[in-house]
This record gives sequence, C-alpha cells and structure tokens, in this order.
Amino acid sequence: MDRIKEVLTYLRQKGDYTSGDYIATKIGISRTAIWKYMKQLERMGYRIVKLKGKGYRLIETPDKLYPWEIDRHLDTQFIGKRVIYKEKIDSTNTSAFRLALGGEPEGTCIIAETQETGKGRLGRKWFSPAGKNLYLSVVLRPKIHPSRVYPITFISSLAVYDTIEMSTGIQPTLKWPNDVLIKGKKVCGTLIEFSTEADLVRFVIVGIGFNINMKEEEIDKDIQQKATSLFMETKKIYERASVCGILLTNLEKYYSVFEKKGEKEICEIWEKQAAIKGKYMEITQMGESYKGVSEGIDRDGAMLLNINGQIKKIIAGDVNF
Ligand code: BT5
Repeated sequence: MDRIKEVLTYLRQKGDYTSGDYIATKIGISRTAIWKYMKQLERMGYRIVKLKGKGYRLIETPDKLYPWEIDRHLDTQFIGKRVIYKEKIDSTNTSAFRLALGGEPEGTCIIAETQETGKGRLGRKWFSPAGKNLYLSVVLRPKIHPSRVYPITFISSLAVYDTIEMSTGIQPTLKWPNDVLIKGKKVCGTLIEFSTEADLVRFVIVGIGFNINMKEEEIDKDIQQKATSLFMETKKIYERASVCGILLTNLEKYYSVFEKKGEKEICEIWEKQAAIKGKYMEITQMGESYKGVSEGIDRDGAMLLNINGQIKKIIAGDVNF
C-alpha cells in the first residue's frame, strides 16, 4: 500500500507525463515493477495513459475511499493514520469493536463503501448504499470512567457540523443526542459503542454514517421523508475522500478538547451550537413520552427537561420538536 501511495505521489507531482525511469529511481524499484503498479492502479479505477518516450500520466482518480486518498486531506497526529478499507462489510462498528478487542491502537479508522448490516441505536438499521456516502468507525482509547463516555457522541456531531460548514457553507443543526440535520432532515448519525474493564473504559468505537452523494431516488422509501445528503442540499457531487479527511481532522480537534478540558467543555460547546436551551420538545424513551422545555444538557450529556417546574434528567431517547 505504501508503494501505491508513493507511485501516485510521483505521478501527481508534475501533473504531466512522468517517466517510468524517474519513478523507478526515486522509489528504488525496477521499471517492470512500476509497470505492474500502473496495471494495479488501473484495476483499482485510476485512469493512466502511457506515451512512448514520455512516460505515464494520471488522468482520473476514482471516487473510492482508499486510505492514501483520505491521507491527502488529513491533518492529524493519530486519528486516521491507519485506515482499513473494505468494499463491503457487515458493519464498520462491529468490525472496529472486534479489532479493538484484539488490541487495535487508538486512532485506527475502519471505512467501507457499503455495509450489509449497518447499525443505528437500539437495533435500528443504517441504510448504507454503495459508493455514495461515508460509513466509518474510529477506535478511541480515552482513559476515563465509563460514566464520561456519552459526550463522545457530541465530539462526533461537532466534527460533522464543522465538516459540513467547511465543505458546503451550510450551517446544519444538531439534534440531541446524536443527529446532524439540514433543514430538519438527517444527514448524519453517530453510534457509540464501548467496552469497559473494572472502572475504566477499555475503548470506545465512534461510528459515523454521513450522507454525501446519495440522491433522493436512491434512498430507502422508509426514510425518504426524513433523510438528506450533501448532494441533495447543494446539487453538487463531493469528493468523499476529501470530506472524510476533513471529518477525521475535525474529530481529532474536538477529541483533543475533550481530553484536555473534559466532557463539560464539549457539552457546553455542543449545547451552544445546538441552541436547545428554552426549546419546547417531546422526548420518547423506552416507550415513555416526556414533554417540556429544555434546560440544556448535563455534563454527562443527559437532557434536562423542565416538566411543569420539575427537572427531569433523561439519559437517552429520541427528540421531537
Ligand atoms: C444513528 O442511529 O443515527 C446512528 C447511525 C450510525 C451509523 C454508522 S455507519 C458506520 C457505523 N457502522 C454502523 O454499523 N453504524 C455506524 P439512530 O439515532 O438510532 O437512527 C437510526 C434511524 O435513522 C433509522 O431508524 C432511520 O429512521 C434513520 N436512517 C437510517 N439510515 C439512514 C441514513 N442513511 N440517513 C439518514 N437517516 C437514516
């Protein structure tokens, strides 16, 4: 993989024809090996033309989430430095969980073009059409008590918020606890899963489903009314590897705020951005429904709902405005 990345770097350097000899000398491999890499790149969807006496020229990069393509847009110390890429997977969260149990280090990102059993919360499904959106999971290993895990969902939502704003100029809305919406429709959801040992968190898996280039007619009928994508909002196609690099960079930015300043700071930033204080809402939780005015969120991420003067703390649920 590192060789592929190197070959691509030299191919892109001049933006013109690059001789096989030049790349071969730079990398320290034979011209035949270079030719083999060109063939491999073509099989992966890259379009390369060869001109006698001039060399190779890259004319098209495929819309694939290859690790080295994401890396070009990454500005992090550890998140996304190792990316495991799959065309198809059961669920990136399930896979990341398995890998983390086996000792996968902090920052590793598992990404797939499609998921066969993408998961939402409470056993719900995450619709994951191939080659359109982002489905990824990141392994984090914060040294915290399990009670402090919940606000990590907000780290993800805030990172997605900034990514949408930077990529499209649109300011989305944040909906408690884990949604990012554009004009009331869901563009992204986060699923946190974690493992503990005694009083400590062993690892947290941050799973993000982020709709990028999905078109209206490609959406499952069940969710057509409530889901959207960046394409549907702007009528533009986005380079997913670039959006992914920006997202992982933003994720590390907010994770470092969490590590340095704690969950209280993250909850405060999220609360401000979500502008939920004083909003009337209905929250359903395990079949029970509560109506009241939001007093904001607690430092552990729970919603504080003022129901006729009484404050009820709701740990998890679904909000209706
Ligand atoms: C979530 O659950 O929003 C968390 C979604 C996390 C998905 C990612 S994808 C990568 C990683 N691997 C996984 O297996 N999962 C994570 P929840 O709040 O329960 O919302 C689920 C509900 O959102 C569903 O019941 C649908 O109504 C709706 N939904 C499903 N797919 C959607 C999509 N692609 N876009 C928008 N809404 C969707």
